Order: sequence, then C-alpha cells, then structure tokens
Amino acid sequence: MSQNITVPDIGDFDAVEIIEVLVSAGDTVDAEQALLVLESDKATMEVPSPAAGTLTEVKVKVGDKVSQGDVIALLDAAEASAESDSDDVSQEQDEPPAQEREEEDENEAKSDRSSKSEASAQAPAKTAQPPSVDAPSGQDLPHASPSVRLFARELGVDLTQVSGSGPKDRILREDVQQFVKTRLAGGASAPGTGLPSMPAVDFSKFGDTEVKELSRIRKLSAANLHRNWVVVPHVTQFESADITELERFRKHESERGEVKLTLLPFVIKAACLALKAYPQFNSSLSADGESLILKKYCHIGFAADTPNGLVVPVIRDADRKSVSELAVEAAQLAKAARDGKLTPAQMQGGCFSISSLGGIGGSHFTPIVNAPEVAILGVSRSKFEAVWDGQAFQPRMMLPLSLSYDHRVIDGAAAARFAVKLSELLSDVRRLCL
Ligand code: CAO
Repeated sequence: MSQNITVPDIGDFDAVEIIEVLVSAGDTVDAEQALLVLESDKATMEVPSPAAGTLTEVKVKVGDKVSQGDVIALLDAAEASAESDSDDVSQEQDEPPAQEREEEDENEAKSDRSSKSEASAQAPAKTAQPPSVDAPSGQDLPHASPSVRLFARELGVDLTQVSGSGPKDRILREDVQQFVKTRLAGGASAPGTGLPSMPAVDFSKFGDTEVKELSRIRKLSAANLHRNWVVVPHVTQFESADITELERFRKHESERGEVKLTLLPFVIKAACLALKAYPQFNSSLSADGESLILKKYCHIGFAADTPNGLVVPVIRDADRKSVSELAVEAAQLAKAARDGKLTPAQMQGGCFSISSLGGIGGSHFTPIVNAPEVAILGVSRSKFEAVWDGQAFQPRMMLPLSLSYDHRVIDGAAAARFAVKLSELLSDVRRLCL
C-alpha cells in the first residue's frame, strides 16, 4: 500500500519553492535518494526519499511552494524498509542526532573553506535539514542546487566560472553542460582569469539563421588568438613610414626583374634589421615566466588570408636572404597556404610576425601578438599624404604601421624606438638593401 512522503522539518521556513523535481511516478528509488530540491531565500536543500521503493505518484512540480508536512509523493516501500508504523514516512529515524549532524556540517564547512578546488569548495548535497545547509560557506558559493553542484563536481567544473541562467542567476544543469561544451570547443578562459562562459542564445527566436560548421583552421586559430588576447598584456604603437622612394625603387625593379616585388618582402627585411638592433623583440618568455629566451636566429612569420582562415607561414633565416629571395619564398608559401598545402614545419619556429592588410585597405589596426612571440607588426594600405618638410607640404607615400607588443617583455619606450627604426629603414631603401 502506498505511503505519503511529506516535506520534513525545514526549520522556520514556510512556502518554500521547489526548484527541481528529480524523480517521476514509476521510478524506483533508494532510501536517502534525493527527490526534490527546495530553495528558500537563504539556501537550497534536497528532500530525500525516506525509504527504498517505487513512487506511485509525484504530487508536486517545479515552482510549487511547500511547507513542512505537505505530501510530495506516494511510495510503495520495498519490503525491507516498509516497516514504518506510521502512514507518513519520514527520514527522521535514519538521521544522526541533531548535535552530531551539526558537527558534521561544521567539519564539512571547515574543509570547504580550507580547499581551493571546486570539488571540496562545494557544500555537500544536504538532505532535508533546516536550511542552514549552505549557510556556513554559502556566502561565497555560486548559487546552484546540490544536484547541480554534484553534477559539476563529477565533471570537474569550477562553478565560480559558470554564469547562471536560472531565476536569481541560479546555475542550472544546462549552464554546466554549456560551460563544458564551450571549454571543449576551445573557448576556455585562461587559468586564473575567471571569465564567465558565453550564454547560449537561441538566435532563431529573433529571425532566420543558418548554422555553418567552422573550419578546423578557424577553430584552431580562434583558440590561439583568444588565449593570446587574454594572456598577453597588449599595447599597440602606431607609426608611419615614408615609402615614396621605396615605392619608386620597388616598381622599377618589379618591371625590369622576373620576380614580382610587393611591399611585403621589404617589410620583412626591415623587420630583420630592427630585430637585430633591438634583440628583446626577438625573444620569448620562458614557460615559468622567470626568464627571457633571446633567439640568435631570425625566422619571420607572415599572416596569410586563405579560404579556410588565417595561417602564418614562416620564412626561416629571413635575415640571410635578399629582398628578391624573400619575395619568391613569401609568394610560394602564400600559395601553399591558400592551397592548404603548408606542412606543420612551415608554420613553426617564428620569431616575429607581420600581418599585412595593405593589399586590401584600411588604415591602422591592432594585431594580436602571436605568442610566444612578443611582438607583431601590422601593415596597412599606403597612401599619399601632405607631409611638411620644414618649408612646404610635399606629397609623400606614407605606410601605416601598427606594432603590437607584449608589455611584460617590452617597454613603451623600446616599442617606440623599434617602430621609429622600422620607419627609418623603410624610408631609406639603400639602408634596407645593404
Ligand atoms: N599598401 C598599398 N598597396 C599594397 C600594400 C600596401 N601596404 N601591400 C600590398 N599592396 C598591393 C600589392 O603591391 C599588390 O598590388 P599589385 O597587384 O598592383 O602589384 C596588391 O596590393 C596585392 O598584394 P598581395 O596582398 O597579394 O601581396 P603581399 O605580398 O603584399 O601580401 C599576403 C601577401 C600573403 C600577406 C597577403 O596576400 C595576405 O594574405 N594578406 C592578408 C593577411 C591577413 O589576413 N592579415 C590579418 C591577420 S589578423 O586577422
């Protein structure tokens, strides 16, 4: 015969909201298995089954408000535990004395406070105790029900990094699932940044949408760019180079030579010379952040726009190559990039990167440092500008440069010097080609 399961003593609380119903009619439950989660203003608590058996009816739903004694379900108790001498089955007979329980809570709370890990920082899933359940350490805990905390613990999710989409910003099971999906997709926040995960939005509610799978390259570069953006404290130094003479020379050489000379190989050459003059730009922080690794080689990467996304092929020992050799190699690597034929080795070992958007347009921009490199040069479209020469304005072809750098390694003054050096080199083609 079915027995009533009622709301046990929940302290001074009345009309407490049900925020989760964890079982349905027909479910077989164990003694102490959580049936519901209640939430008062101060705490969440689970109501456990007082005995093992089969639920013949669940009388409540999410959003209902219940008080002590309200019937929440009917249970056909299994034989071994069906010896209750009352119709109302209560868990009280199985509980330790109140004093003992308080000590347990206090011990659990102490261990919660002493540990930094989510696993131990979570209050244990409480069962039908007065709602002091989360109180000892609950002030600092994220707002989530015990079952969601348990779920997060099982997945190793730190709930402090999850934003809740439930009422009063409560973290729901779906929020934890979404958080894990974002992490697996490479959208993780860097350790220690504590960034909340991006909310999942159903955009189709607002209009027509189409879902397109991201390419492998885009997923990889998205993860790397995000990490670099978050981990590297960026500053961008802007400068302009007068390339009037360089352009004259470049066009002349291009017309008479066999190799097509774009601006890029000249910029690579200038970068090599500037890196020689300012070696801290050709360095990387050691993994423990305790030292700077200075490189004696000069491999230059350049961003190439491909149908599948951004890739950065690397020209090895660029400092030992002529402008014409750099032009040939850059063109070959750019073609291989567009054809999807770059090998991993051709994208490794870079010391400094160049991102040239000059062929497309736009003025200055702020490139993201290609860590563990410490600086990157953005090159935009050159154009004629009126430049004052001390006596009159002269039409000069000016090239916008944007130097982003890792401020942990490079000071602003050094960055300004490096940018000025680049400008001087590009303004004087003789020094560049020497
Ligand atoms: N100012 C004016 N014109 C420029 C220029 C500049 N700064 N840079 C290139 N040009 C011109 C070239 O001279 C060429 O003109 P012609 O065809 O008349 O000779 C034209 O623009 C196209 O050049 P290009 O871009 O094909 O060649 P490149 O050597 O300059 O660049 C490469 C090669 C691979 C860097 C480029 O094709 C590319 O992919 N750029 C995009 C890089 C990118 O996506 N960066 C963003 C990364 S961060 O999201």
